[in-house]
Amino acid sequence: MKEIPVYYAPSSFEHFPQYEIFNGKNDLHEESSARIANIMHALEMSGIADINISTVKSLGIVERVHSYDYIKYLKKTTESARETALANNDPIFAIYPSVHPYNNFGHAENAVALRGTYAFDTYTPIMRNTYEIALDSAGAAIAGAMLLREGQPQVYALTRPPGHHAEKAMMGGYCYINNVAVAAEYLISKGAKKVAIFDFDVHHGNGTQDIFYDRKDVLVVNIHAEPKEKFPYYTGYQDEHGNGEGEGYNFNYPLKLHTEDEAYDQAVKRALEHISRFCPDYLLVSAGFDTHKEEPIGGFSLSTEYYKTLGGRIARFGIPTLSVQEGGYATDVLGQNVVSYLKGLLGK
Ligand code: SP5
Ligand code: ZN
Repeated sequence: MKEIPVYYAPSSFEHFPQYEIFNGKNDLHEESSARIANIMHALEMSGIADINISTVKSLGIVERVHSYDYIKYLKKTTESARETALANNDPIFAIYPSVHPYNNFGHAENAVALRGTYAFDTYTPIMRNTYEIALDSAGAAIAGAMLLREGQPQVYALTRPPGHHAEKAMMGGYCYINNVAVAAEYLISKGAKKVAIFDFDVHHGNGTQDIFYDRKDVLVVNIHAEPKEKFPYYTGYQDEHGNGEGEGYNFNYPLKLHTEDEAYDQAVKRALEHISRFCPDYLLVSAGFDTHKEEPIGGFSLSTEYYKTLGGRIARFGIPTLSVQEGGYATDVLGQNVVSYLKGLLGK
């Protein structure tokens, strides 16, 4: 008996960022397709996953989450990358920003200017299929949310590229479209009154925070490495509480580098209290496994076993829950970390 439904989009395997630009130099890009290959393998071996292909078209909901201009930019720039890739027989051709807006009066239309307008870092290239692949990834999150509406208690969306750094009108942190935000917006569009998002990726989910910062129907709770040390640096501090109607519906729990299971678990318990107080119709989880001790770009020292504890704490709410894959770059252990978490969700 396969217990947890999983959705993924096959195009997730066709996204090939080669390098990120750091301090003017090319660095190996950690967000590789080996990540989801390792997860798929571990899911198959575990026998607990009912793996399904998503064919959901996400554009309609995506356009409620992201600005029209941003999505238009992503589409057009993907088309332009595709033309160059074809013309030069260079399938890994990639577009990166070079100039970022200083005073933006909204007149700059040059392609170089737009790259900086819509991206906050130099880690997130646009390549020949980026737009379509990012839409498919968001589609897998919607497919998972559809299953929640049919009464499934726990669902996992194996999304790649990840999403939680993508803001309303900016890409960054390997993210183009905010998958978890799209799933939340989908559920709201179908009548949900309250959705909670719990983000345990080691990096602050700046995109999700940005998208829901003014809203009280979507509670956002984040636990992550302190941003004064780690990406995304500018957000994720404790005094970011939400704005206007959204005041009191955003919480950040930044933790010290090298945090281990026990201290982490204490913070998780405090963070989860906000969710039980909120009584959401649905819980969405931005599940990043870059908190693991073997993580190349992480900062914490969690064990594989801990993810089972974490899954158990989340499942204990008894709220229909969709977990959406975010980061995790220790490709040899990523799959077993995901399986450990899913076992926790299933109360094993
Ligand atoms: C979804 C997610 O986990 N995104 C993570 C984005 C963080 N990227 C920052 C990694 C910077 C590592 N490169 C620094 C190179 C030093 N040699
Ligand atoms: Zn991360």
